[in-house]
Amino acid sequence: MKGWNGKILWVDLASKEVKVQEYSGDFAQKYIGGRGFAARLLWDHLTPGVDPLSPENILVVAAGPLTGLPGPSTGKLVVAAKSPLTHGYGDGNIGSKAAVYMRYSGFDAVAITGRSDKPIYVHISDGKVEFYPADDLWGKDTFSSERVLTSRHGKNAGVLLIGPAGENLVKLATIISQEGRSGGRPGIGAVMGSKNLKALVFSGERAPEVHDLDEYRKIAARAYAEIKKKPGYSFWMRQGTMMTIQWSQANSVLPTYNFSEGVFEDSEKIDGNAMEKVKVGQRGCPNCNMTCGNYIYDDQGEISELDYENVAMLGSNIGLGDLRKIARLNRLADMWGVDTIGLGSVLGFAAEASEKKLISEKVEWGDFEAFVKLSEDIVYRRGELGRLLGEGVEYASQRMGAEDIAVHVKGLSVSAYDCHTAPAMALSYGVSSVGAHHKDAWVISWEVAHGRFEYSRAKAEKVLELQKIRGGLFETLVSCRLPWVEVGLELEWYVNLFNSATGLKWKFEDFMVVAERVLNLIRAFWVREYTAEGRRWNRLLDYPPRKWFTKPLTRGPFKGARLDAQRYDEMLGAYYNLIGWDHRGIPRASTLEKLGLGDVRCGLEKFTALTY
Ligand code: PTT
Ligand code: SF4
Repeated sequence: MKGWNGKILWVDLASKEVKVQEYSGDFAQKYIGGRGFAARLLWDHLTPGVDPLSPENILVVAAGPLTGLPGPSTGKLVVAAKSPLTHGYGDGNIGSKAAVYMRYSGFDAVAITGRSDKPIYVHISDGKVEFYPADDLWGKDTFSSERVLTSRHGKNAGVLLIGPAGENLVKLATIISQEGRSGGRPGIGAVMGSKNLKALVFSGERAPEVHDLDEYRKIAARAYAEIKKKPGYSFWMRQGTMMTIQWSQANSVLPTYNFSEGVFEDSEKIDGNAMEKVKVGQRGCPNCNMTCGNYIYDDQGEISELDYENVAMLGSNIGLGDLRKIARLNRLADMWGVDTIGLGSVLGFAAEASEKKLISEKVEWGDFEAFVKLSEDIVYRRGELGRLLGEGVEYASQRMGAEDIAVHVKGLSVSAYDCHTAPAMALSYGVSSVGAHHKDAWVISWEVAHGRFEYSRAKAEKVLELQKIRGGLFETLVSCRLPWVEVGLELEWYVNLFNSATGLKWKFEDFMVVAERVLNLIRAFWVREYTAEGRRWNRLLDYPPRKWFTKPLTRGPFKGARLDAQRYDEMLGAYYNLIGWDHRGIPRASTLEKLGLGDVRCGLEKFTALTY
């Protein structure tokens, strides 16, 4: 089996036992890697209905056959677990040297079980596993902790770690690397914290064996050159994802005042052009020749790496129009290890709740110092409001009776696209594999160009097509999708890289079958976990936030616009038909059988007493 290491490392933090699972070529081809491996491991090994913050949850770190090979933007990996925020499947994608060195250490994935009785970190190197006390790092921020670990284990080590948010089991906690890379929005950092695991450190020297290294290198070199030739390359190198602020403002989808509006009066102060004027450098993930981590100095003179989502959620969404102040909140979020989207969402929610007098605390739009203080309260679980918001916007809104202004799907805060005028994007949030995340189907640019107010089967088709490419192909290979999304590197390059690495002769359609399998497996996981926890699965769970149906935009070119619930529901039905789910949004028995998931069908029947 070339391209894959063929090994998954299991580490039990309670007993400190380690086990190497060798998997078959059949498993590799059925799930490819990354999200595919994570979903299958969680389905097979997790006790249904388990508390996500209990030792029984499993933290999976998974790479794919392209990860770490010297090809475009392959320094990525997937972190996954049952989410404490949504209680369903949760994952995130993080760019890190850890991705490369995990593969060099001889493993394609690591599955962590149990809970250590004391804070520890684990060093995995060339097939060896060492446990180290982490008392000196516990309570420290991610930047300083990573520097300590790098000084101990050398520059050729990759680190994944949590900050105070993960340690304090804040449900918005993510996993951080390289002082500005973050992954695991559905609270995966809290799962790591619940295991008393401060960090995973990877080092290794043995690159995975590939089928035809010369051929692989030739294709990779041509792909790198192709990226640089693309017309959008030079602008991308200047602004990266920050250019999306201008685009979102121009198209009235920039999240503003807790997703009440799509345009922000101070957008020009925080957009890609403003960033370019004060940019001091850029950095990124390993193996990337289109690095997008643009950094500036924040209002305290510290470096902060900006991305679209971070700036929109900690800027326009909370009424803050000062880039350097946004940069400070963004840097603090990385140091604490908390999701900027989740944080911007609960801060915006608190400001609106305060405005509507749903809470007694005073939180005003754009009040930077108040937002910094409230963010600290969230991360350190101080005060009633801080503690509530740290549980996520769904929980907080239920406790406050403020569900109408909570902007989430299945408990995960909506990422930075307002959908009052974008029904397909709303659908993509509704049926995303992890809750309201654009990662699986960023359909909004296509939608804006193709009749944004329509509700149609064609839109449902487009959402599914993108889910298979973004959430399927890229999350299983595992490689950064931005060369394809942002500069237009053709998908055929990834097929060719995969074939030269593995010796297989796959066509693009073969990846789409795997993608469909993984999407269905993940949906089965959600249904199983909800049912095992005593909740009933139903199609309303696939609805976008109530606000977009009930509270029209009050400004901008589409003043008065809102989503139409009946037409949304029809489009959702079209999506279910296309993917093979029943009226509740549950995979049909025939769909699972067709995809070689007969055992999953039986599992669903057993745990949920579902009848088909
Ligand atoms: C991702 C989500 C995003 S999506 C952003 S900005 W984006 C936010 N980034 C955060 C951050 O930074 N710090 C922080 N404390 N919280 C943050 N939360 C938000 O998390 C990221 C890039 C980006 S920048 C995007 S779109 C692409 N995402 C990819 C993906 O999902 N898959 C893939 N195969 N390739 C991708 N390439 C791009 O990677 P989550 P990163 Mg992220 C600092 O993890 O949970 O999926 O949430 O990984 O290494 O930081 O790169 O405008
Ligand atoms: Fe990382 Fe950005 Fe490069 Fe993707 S494009 S690999 S996110 S630096």
